Amino acid sequence: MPATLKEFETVFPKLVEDLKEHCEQYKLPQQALKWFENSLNHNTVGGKCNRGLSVIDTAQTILGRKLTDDEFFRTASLGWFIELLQAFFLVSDDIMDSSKTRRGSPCWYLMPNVGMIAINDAFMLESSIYVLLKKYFRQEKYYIDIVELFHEVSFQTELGQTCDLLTAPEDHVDLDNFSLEKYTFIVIYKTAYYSFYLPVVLALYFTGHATPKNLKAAEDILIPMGEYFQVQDDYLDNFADPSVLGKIGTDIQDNKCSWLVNQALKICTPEQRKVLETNYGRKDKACEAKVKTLFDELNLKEKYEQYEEARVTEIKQKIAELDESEGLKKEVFEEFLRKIYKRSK
Ligand code: DMA
Ligand code: MG
Ligand code: MG
Ligand code: MG
Repeated sequence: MPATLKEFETVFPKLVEDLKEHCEQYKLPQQALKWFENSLNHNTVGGKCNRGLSVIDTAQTILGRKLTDDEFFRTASLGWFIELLQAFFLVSDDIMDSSKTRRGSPCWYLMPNVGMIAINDAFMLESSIYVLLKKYFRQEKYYIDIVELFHEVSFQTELGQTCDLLTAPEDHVDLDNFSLEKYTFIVIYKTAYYSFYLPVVLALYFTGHATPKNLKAAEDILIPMGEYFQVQDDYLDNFADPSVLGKIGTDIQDNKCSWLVNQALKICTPEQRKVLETNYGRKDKACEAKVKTLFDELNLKEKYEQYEEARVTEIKQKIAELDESEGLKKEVFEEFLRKIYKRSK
């Protein structure tokens, strides 16, 4: 049985208490302690937690039995470390993307009295990972491996964000600057490593199955899966109902090298390209609406649905070919894919 979000969420308050206790040695003033606690809760809890839950589910599948209470707590903690990493990325990403809402509420930097304190809050969310990793995993032989894994995956994500931001200058629209090669780099680095590779690899270390062969097999399946997930994110940015998605799309106004604009550029007529040139990447509702109309005219919804089916078939094929001889199971990837297939949020 996969872990439920409710069960997973019971673990987080303990981690918040641990972090508060850690601050006590520094005699952190009450006001700051409250602030930190509030930021931890607001920014880390309230999402779907697919990444976090996957650590528990993957460990359970690999071990082939129900986890003990202690194993549940420890895998859930590893899961929460990914959610803290995600919180750190999202708080910063929303500032950089000038987003308005996240998980159905205003973005953290837009909440009353927060503003640019959000930048430091993001750093605190990231640092919390290493405080807690040390508290709970220092004695494990794989401790340094998972510390390095968090560092490397963070670096990879930041490389992806760098490229994402550099292909989307605020003051200068150049459609020639977009390409599917750049797109692929951006999504693999900004999303696939931390969202897909990280949870499974943490479970591999936890269960003692992090062999070179398993690490490579996990990467070969999870990177394409993460790429597909970010294509979904780009599709939903334009086509989803914001009240379901929990966030209002910004990619058109932000001049993003998104999956949709890359598809549009592949099939548009010279006239349609003109429409993109004059309206894409402008901080203007009317311009955005013209691009949305063009995306409809180009049948990008259907194009996406075709892409989804083809990609999922390909990923299922890779899963079918997985060598399970070192304890990694097809079921790990099937469950992950099931969680995201045809998602609407
Ligand atoms: C998400 O890219 C990547 C990271 C590392 C947060 P995005 O800006 O498309 O995400 P969202 O649509 O959630 O703002
Ligand atoms: Mg964003
Ligand atoms: Mg972004
Ligand atoms: Mg997005």
